[in-house]
Order: sequence, then C-alpha cells, then structure tokens
Amino acid sequence: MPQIDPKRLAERLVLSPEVRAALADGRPVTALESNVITHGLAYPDNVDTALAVEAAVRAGGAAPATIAVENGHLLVGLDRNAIERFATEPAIPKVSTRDLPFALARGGKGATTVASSLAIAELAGIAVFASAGIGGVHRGAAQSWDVSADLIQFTRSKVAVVCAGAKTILDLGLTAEVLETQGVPLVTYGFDEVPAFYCRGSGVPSPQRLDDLATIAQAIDLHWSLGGSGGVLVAAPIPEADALDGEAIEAAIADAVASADAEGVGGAGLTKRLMRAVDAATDGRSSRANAAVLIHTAHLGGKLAAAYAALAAPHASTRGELV
Ligand code: PSU
Ligand code: MN
Repeated sequence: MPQIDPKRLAERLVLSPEVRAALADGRPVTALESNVITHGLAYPDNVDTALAVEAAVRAGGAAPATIAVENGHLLVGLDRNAIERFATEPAIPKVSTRDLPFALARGGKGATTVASSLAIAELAGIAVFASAGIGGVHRGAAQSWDVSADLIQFTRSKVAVVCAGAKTILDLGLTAEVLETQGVPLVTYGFDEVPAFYCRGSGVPSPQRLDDLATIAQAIDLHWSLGGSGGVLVAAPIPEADALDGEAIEAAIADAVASADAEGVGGAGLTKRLMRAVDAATDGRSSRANAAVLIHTAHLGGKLAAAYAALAAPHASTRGELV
C-alpha cells in the first residue's frame, strides 16, 4: 500500500476560513453535499435553499461546510460566490466516490453526492454531515441491482449522517434491510418509524429511537471508541406542516419509476430523473418539500455537531491531523 503523504493531500484540501477556524478551535462543523445544488433543485431555488441550509446549520450552532470539487481541489466550505457558481453553471458532473479520483485528475467542477462528501468530510476531520434524503436501494433493485454507493460509504467513513431517511422514490424497506445487513447503526430522533424524506413515516419501524441529542452524540462517540467502523445514521422526519402525503404521492412515484424503466433510464442519472418526474407531477410541491426538509435536517445537523463537540473528549478530537 502506498503511504499517504499528508502534504500532498493538504494541497488538495481547500477549507473556507470559517471551517478552518472552527476545526482549529474544536468548534462544531457540519458538512453538506453539493449535488443537491447542481442536480437536486432548479435555479434559483437551489441558491436560495443552499444559503438557507447554511444559515440553518449556523442557527443550530455549527459552521457549515458545503463540499465540492473544483480544479483539482476538494472544497470544504463554499462562500456565496462559489454556491452561485455551482448553482448556475450547466452540466457540472455528479461525483460519487467512484468518480472522485477522475474528477480531481481531470480538473473542472464536480458536485459531490452524499457518499463522496462523506469521504471528503472525514479527510477534513469533520464528524457530522447533514442531507435530507440519502441514496438507497432503488425500486426494482432485485432486477437492476441499483443500490446507491451512499449506503456502502456509511460503512467506510467515520462521519455521523443526519437525514430524513432515504429518498421517497426508493424502496425504503429494502434500504433499511441493506443498512441492517451492513451493520450501519441507525437511530431515529423523536420518531418511531424510519422517516421517508418528504413524507413523514415509511411504515418501517425504527430499530432505535432516542429523544435527546446529547444521548445520540454520546452513542456516536461510543460507536467510534469501541472501534466501530463507518458512520451512524441519525434520522428525523420532515416537520408535519411541510410533509407530503405518502399515499397521494405514491401514484406519481410509481408512474415515474415505470416511465424511466420503459425508456431504459438507469445508472447515475436515475435518481435525478425520478425526482424531476415526481416534481412535475405534483406541480412543484415535491421540490418545495425537498427544500423544507433540507433546511430542517441541516438545523438538526448543526445541533448534533454542537452536541458532539460538547462531549468531554470526543473521538473526533484526534482527527484532522492532515489539515
Ligand atoms: N438527485 C436529487 N437530489 C439529490 C441527488 C440526486 O434530486 O440529492 C443525489 C444525492 O447527492 C445522493 C445521490 O447522494 O443523489 C444518490 O444518487 P445514487 O442513487 O445514484 O447513488
Ligand atoms: Mn445507482
């Protein structure tokens, strides 16, 4: 195995001043993905939402670190101009973990998914990440084998992931099964079911419910102290006022899945295709719910990072030697 040269990696990592100062002082930081800006929401909602998400992280008590790739660098923390650049430039490629080395070597921009953002957050020494809807097992995966690399990355990166469950377009029961098989610790915050992104409940019972963030932070730290690999998933539902009704949206999702299947759309573009189709079928209601749940989850992500940093000697204090 080649040795990792910390200097060479440090040259690639570009931390925003806010993130650098917070990490240096041991203050809480919450990492965020950028693919939702480039592929998840349309302009100008993507800019407004990305800025509102960062504000929500700050209101929760942490520094936001939106992650992206640009010109051979791993950006950790985007300023307003950078968010605008990513939100407006057309055809920025989606970069999951398999794509990361090529995106860096090639140069140019790349929008990181949950999976690749986690890998980069870990390198930077960030313990908490937030995104509304994680990837998961696609409907029809028994034939397509389409399982998001997000799920595999949870077994690799020691970063806690705050979310509102997996995207509703996925097979949420199978997603829970894969998480169980992979031994990914999953806790729901104040809710008895695994949440369903822009809907409240999935009908899948939560394997573990806790109602206070201090205990969740302690459990995350214990997972790592005990030598546990990978992350911990912390899932909380979208607020009731913003939630879509599961039954009402089911027909739109089923139609979207059927038409993508009929046209042979699969692979990395499938998630975006399904999300856009559901949005068109709901007159934009699903995008508005997506934005609302992103902001809600980011606020919780900020609060969890603060609760984690408040632990006596969090495991993450030994991280980040590279930067
Ligand atoms: N499309 C969206 N919103 C998103 C994503 C795609 O409308 O957030 C991204 C997220 O970054 C997530 C990824 O990590 O999709 C999962 O894609 P896949 O199923 O191809 O792994
Ligand atoms: Mn896939």
